[in-house]
Amino acid sequence: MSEKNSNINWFPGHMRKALNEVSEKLKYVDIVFETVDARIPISSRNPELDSLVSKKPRIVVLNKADLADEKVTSDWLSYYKEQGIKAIAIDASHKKGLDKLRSMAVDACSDVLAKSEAKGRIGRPVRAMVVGVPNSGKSTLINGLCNRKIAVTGDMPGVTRDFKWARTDGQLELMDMPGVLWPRLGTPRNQLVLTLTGAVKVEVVDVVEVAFAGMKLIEKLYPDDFYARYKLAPYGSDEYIEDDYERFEEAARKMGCILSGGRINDERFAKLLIDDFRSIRIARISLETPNQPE
Ligand SMILES: Nc1nc2c(ncn2[C@@H]2O[C@H](COP(=O)(O)OP(=O)(O)O)[C@@H](O)[C@H]2O)c(=O)[nH]1
Ligand SMILES: [Mg+2]
Repeated sequence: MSEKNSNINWFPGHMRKALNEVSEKLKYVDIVFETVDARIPISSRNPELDSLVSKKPRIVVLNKADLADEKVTSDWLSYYKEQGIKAIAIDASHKKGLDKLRSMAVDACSDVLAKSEAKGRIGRPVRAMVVGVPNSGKSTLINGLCNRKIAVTGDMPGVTRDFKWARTDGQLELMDMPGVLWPRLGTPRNQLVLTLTGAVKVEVVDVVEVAFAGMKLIEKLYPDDFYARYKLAPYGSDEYIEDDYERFEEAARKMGCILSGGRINDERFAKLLIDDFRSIRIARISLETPNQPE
């Protein structure tokens, strides 16, 4: 599912369609769950959604919390709280935090439910729509909340279809069709972190370039974990390699990415490094913090 999504080539026509679709479907729901990648809550939040959803309650769902730095995720939760934004950290893959999300949703909709009850509709479920950028875990969240694999339909912008309501246990119903939105594609840094996390396909960019830029970023944010993983001498020591590319090559060598002639296999190491990041073999890494400039 995510593979298909990642191929979306966002151009203004797609963006407009995606927004129109979300805005069209909003009228059917009481609340919106906005999935973002906990490792990159800036780049994986859609810039236009705020104005669109202003009239409905919304919960920012920091998904993939199992891959992110716990400390940074807790900083994000404090930040959202200060901003008056409802937010929760979850791990949709392992169904962690889903009960809390359910009860937060019911709480956030208590006014609407009370009004419904006043009109005689007792026990009506809260209806929610999941919205987010490709690969943020929309389908996984829907399946997790429903406790089964349901056919998540129309998981592409511009594919307007009928939707069904999927029951979760208790008081919540989900639209089986998530709203697909584009990420913040603004700066090279946005694009880099989106590519590292898999929201943008590596195949559409130069894998060595991504890995090299990714290495520098990871080294800057998590130096100790970085040096430990690639058996490099730490910054400040006598053996520290000053030159960025030489460090990249040395790490490749240490990981056995060497061609028969002795030169390094930079492409193989690039893929390994990206895979190491995604599989949390370096550390649980968050690439964006609340107090960094966008
Ligand atoms: N580790 C981890 N992986 C997740 C989580 N949620 C989703 N994924 C993975 O992220 C990828 C994209 O998820 P998917 O639900 O297809 O995203 P969608 O494009 O927004 O529908 C899949 O490989 C999922 O298995 C999570 O909480 N933790
Ligand atoms: Mg999906």
